Amino acid sequence: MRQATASIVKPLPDHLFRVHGNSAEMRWESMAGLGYHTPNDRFFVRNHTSTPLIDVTTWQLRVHGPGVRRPHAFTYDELRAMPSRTYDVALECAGNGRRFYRTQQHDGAPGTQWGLGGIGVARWRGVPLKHLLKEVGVLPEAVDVLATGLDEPFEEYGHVRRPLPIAKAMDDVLVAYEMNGVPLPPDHGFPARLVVPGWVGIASIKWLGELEVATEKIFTPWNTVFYADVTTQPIKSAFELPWNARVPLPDVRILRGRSWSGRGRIVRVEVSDDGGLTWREAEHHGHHLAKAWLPWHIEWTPRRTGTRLLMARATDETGATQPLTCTKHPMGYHFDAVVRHPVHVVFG
Ligand SMILES: Nc1nc2c(c(=O)[nH]1)N[C@H]1C(S)=C(S)[C@@H](COP(=O)(O)O)O[C@H]1N2
Ligand SMILES: [Mo]
Repeated sequence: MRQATASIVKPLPDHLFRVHGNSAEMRWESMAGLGYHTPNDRFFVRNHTSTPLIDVTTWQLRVHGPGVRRPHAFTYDELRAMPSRTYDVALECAGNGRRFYRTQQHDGAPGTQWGLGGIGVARWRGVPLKHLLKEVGVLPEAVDVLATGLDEPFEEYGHVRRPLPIAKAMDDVLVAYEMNGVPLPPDHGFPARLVVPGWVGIASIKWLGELEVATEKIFTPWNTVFYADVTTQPIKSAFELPWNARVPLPDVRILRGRSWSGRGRIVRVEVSDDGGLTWREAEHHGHHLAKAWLPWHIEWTPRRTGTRLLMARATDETGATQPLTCTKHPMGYHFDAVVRHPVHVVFG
């Protein structure tokens, strides 16, 4: 079955996505057995309005403002001719996990009720933003870089736009034009988007039209009203299992999942099947990248039928561990508590 939204161009089959208004959440079971990256066909989409279809032959990326010496409008061909870099980086919506404030902590927050599927890891290729800024002669007085999207204005707030502090802009930000080896799909920002490693998804502006380099702090609704006090993403873990999965006895199961943190590498993942009384350490496999995620697995032998709550808890290199409950954020961001994932053990 196909789910419909007028906002998103790519197909949203039911087994890959759960649709929330203009956005679509990846189902975690669709990552089961897959490699490190999230394929483009199941990568989550978060749109404020709807995906624009942009003509790349007339498209330009204007880089200007008082913080640059030589403003320039880059064409697609110019951008693609510049030296490129490739990053494996996670993109995650700040609201990812918001639903669990309500379902686990009985203190819900308004906004899209994401489960854990507002995250994906892709291989992004593009031009480091610092190279682009050097090309236009960025000045030492530069303070903020305001990225503006070409999608339709959002309500009365205008085009989606958010300033990036110059220090981050000159660090590891990419102006990406490729996602997992192909040109950016329309829903993910074609022809070019920012990719801001470790930061909330809203920093990674899609359908880039403009970069304004300012010599004073910039304020837009996207750093004052929405996503005001959020920068880096906290730590989370997910099982590659359907919600309410049916598990037949007496199988020995390999439970698989992934953990991630915008603040550093994951150093430990533990799993509990008894409500957090006892924990066993999961084994890591695959890549182990700081700005993406860590895949893990653990053997599990359910011994009797019934409903079980599986829990995974990760620790990152800053020493942060997922708590059992977390402090409520008024906008529902920053959910980092352990998620209790129900499975039903049945006779095989
Ligand atoms: N121009 C523009 N950029 C945007 C958005 C948008 O609606 N318009 N949504 C932001 C948000 S809130 C997130 S979480 C990410 C989602 O990226 P994706 O749809 O490629 O997964 O894009 C960000 N960039
Ligand atoms: Mo987001």
